[in-house]
Amino acid sequence: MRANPNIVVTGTPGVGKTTHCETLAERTGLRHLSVNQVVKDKGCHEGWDEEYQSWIVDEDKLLDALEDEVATGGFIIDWHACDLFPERWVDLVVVLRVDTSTLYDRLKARKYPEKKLQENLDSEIMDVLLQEARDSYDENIVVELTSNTTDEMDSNVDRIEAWIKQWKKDNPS
Ligand code: DAT
Repeated sequence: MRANPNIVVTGTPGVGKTTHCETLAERTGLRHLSVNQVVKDKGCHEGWDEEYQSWIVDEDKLLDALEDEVATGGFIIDWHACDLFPERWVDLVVVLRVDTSTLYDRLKARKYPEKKLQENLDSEIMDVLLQEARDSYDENIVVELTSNTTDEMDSNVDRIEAWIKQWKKDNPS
């Protein structure tokens, strides 16, 4: 039994995962767990992919590195995939979505290589992360939220904060 829930915030790179997670962590006291950072800091990878400018993740090592801590609850897990986290770890999955032109501008500003930019746009257009979330978890815990504007972000954060409060009421420790 966990005293605090675990929430996965997922979506294509650039949708606003980090921004949402940091704000939520400040507001709720839950911890922002940047999986990218864990991959880097704990060496959960098989090297660097020059073409994609990203780490080649070793999922077994990553799960081992996360297991002890995450199982205790209270994490907002920030990662552009979600199907590797066991269902027993996860109480809510938030899939952030953006319009294609907005995502294009955000990824262009990050100077993504053209191929990586195009693949991420395609992934967003084809609902890849939403589908992955729906295939991996009970549909009742998967929520799709749009993240085009700061107003939308504020309302998303309010909504997730309210959900956490309700979860704590429903799961008294
Ligand atoms: P991610 O962690 O999903 O890659 P991010 O949080 O780093 O995304 O955000 C990418 C950029 O977009 C960053 O400059 C902040 C901006 N951004 C994110 N969500 C936004 C929103 N809802 N409204 C306006 N700008 C947003």
